[in-house]
Amino acid sequence: MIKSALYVKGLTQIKDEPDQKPKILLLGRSNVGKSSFINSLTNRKNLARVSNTPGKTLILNYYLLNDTFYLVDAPGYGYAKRPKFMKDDFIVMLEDYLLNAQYLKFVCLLIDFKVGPTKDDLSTYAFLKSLHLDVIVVATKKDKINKTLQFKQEKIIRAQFDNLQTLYAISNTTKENITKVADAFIQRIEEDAHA
Ligand SMILES: Nc1nc2c(ncn2[C@@H]2O[C@H](COP(=O)(O)OP(=O)(O)OP(=O)(O)O)[C@@H](O)[C@H]2O)c(=O)[nH]1
Ligand SMILES: [Mg+2]
Repeated sequence: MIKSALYVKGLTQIKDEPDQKPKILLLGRSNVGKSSFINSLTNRKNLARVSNTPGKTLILNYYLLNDTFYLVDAPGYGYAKRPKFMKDDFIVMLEDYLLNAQYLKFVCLLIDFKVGPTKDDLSTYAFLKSLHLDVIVVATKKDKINKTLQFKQEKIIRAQFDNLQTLYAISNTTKENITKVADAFIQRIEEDAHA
């Protein structure tokens, strides 16, 4: 259970990272529901800003949960209206983060349940695996698909991630499976703490 949540800070460079607690990086294309997911997980309405003008800032936002680990909200990728130079900056920042971040426990890759993984999503996933990073995939907006089709859609998506065990379909609107993901996060953090 997530008992406490605190926005700590926003950074443009990882050298200013907060202390030595484990970190979970949230990645996903712009508008996929990263900020909404943080609000759902922490059961807060406005802890993370849900945007109507997506993908503007190149900032890593740090949220401290249960006083034990950080959720790191990265800017969304694949935002077409972002100027080219900002796209390059984002990729440089992301690579720097993935290669150098201390205490990065795993990456949570968010995809859209209705749309399924995009080309960018799949290449990001392949890139993360090539770095031997653990990945949890969270498919958002499950509520947007008719209940009778949800099972089939989840199966299709799972197959695109090599039948990954750690894949969860959630809704920030109905809160379906939010507790399940929170428990999976906490379990992974605790496993490592005792390793
Ligand atoms: N129906 C539905 N809408 C959702 C869900 N999650 C997020 N949304 C909506 O999707 C839009 C984008 O959500 P955000 O949480 O701002 O997405 P984001 O990934 O943080 O976007 P950036 O910060 O721009 O990268 C908002 O209008 C949300 O209300 C969901 O599970 N179901
Ligand atoms: Mg956001």
